[in-house]
Amino acid sequence: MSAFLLLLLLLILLLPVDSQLLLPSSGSSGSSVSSGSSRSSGSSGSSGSSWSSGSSGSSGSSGSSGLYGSLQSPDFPDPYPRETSLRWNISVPPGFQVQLYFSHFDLEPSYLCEYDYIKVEAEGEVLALFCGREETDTEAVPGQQIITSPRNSLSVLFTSDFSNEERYSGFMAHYSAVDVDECSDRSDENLLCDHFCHNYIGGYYCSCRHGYLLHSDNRTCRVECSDGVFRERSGVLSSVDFPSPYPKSSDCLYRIEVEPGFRIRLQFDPRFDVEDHPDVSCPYDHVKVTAGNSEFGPFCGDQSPGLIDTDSNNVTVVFHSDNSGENLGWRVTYTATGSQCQVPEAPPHALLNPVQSEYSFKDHILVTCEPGFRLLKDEQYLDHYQMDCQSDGCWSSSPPHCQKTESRRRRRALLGILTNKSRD
Ligand SMILES: [Ca+2]
Ligand SMILES: [Ca+2]
Ligand SMILES: [Ca+2]
Repeated sequence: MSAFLLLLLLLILLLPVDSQLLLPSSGSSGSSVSSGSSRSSGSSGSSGSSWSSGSSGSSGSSGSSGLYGSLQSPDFPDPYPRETSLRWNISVPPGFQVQLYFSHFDLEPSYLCEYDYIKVEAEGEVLALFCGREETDTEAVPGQQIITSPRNSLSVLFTSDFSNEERYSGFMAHYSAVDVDECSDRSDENLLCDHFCHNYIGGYYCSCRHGYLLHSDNRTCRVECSDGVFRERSGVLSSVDFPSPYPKSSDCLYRIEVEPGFRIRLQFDPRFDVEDHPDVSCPYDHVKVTAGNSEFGPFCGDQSPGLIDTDSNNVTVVFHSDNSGENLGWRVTYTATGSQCQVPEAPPHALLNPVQSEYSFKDHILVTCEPGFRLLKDEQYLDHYQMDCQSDGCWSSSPPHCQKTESRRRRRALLGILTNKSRD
């Protein structure tokens, strides 16, 4: 026993630091695992008690978390003992996969590898099952095959049954950590970069096109879209990049503010595409309109909200998008129209200009009289008079009346007499 321990110690000292022997940590017998890098936990020498005894009927397991390492059958290259079950749990840092291959393989052959075998597993799935001899029974030997783990861990199980028909030298296997190219591995849509993906050893990162900002999820690209107020009497606003798909993970707020007395009317384009859900109302993306105390929406799906007549000069359109989906968005044209004033009735002999079928806020009417009449307003004669359509939909005043200008007619009559006389 002590001789063995001495031998083991010597072995460890002789080996380079990054390829230490690693023994199964519990109940092992006759196994040797040479593992990993300097980072491996290295249970070397911890349980070598029965290592050299080569007794059968044992089982054990060991773990390794280095960047590379090797494993071999108990007593390798001497024949492996019978009734042995050993498991190696290999894990590498996140962002890496484990690649495993066998440099030597010599196990008792059997139909479907029922007797002695190597089983490689990961995530509860069997990746490979090997047995047989490299020279003769090549059907189930690993050969040059490289086994790659789906994620960053792998488990290797070696089992021998109660007998061996011949002497089998066992196996020697090597593993290393290889980088996962997350940018070309597009299996998990939720991990994909929205715009650009950059792979590096041990990880990856995302970036966005100019004008976009990386969201705190480090994956999707959002936009700043909440500044600016629309003050013109008409205009167009839309989701960013419309009709190309709108940015993800964004909250946009658009304000339309026109002067009091105007009412904003929104006309959504028939082309409308906002991510929806068949059962729940707009859980992902939505458009909402707030006008004074009224709310419209949320809107989503492919049905355009169409025309929205608000009663307000102050409208807010908010648009929310979540972190997935490729929908085209929306566009809305707005117009602001003033309050309507009733079409006034012209008093007798009065002329209104311009004559329109309807009048709205900020429209004017100039009132004049037919020839021979003058406007009388507040006991004053006027040549013309202006009425204004006000923000409340009322005219500034009612049109004044036209009165006959007696004096002028008399003057004209007098002028007529004089002219006639001069002709005579
Ligand atoms: Ca056997
Ligand atoms: Ca990578
Ligand atoms: Ca979405």
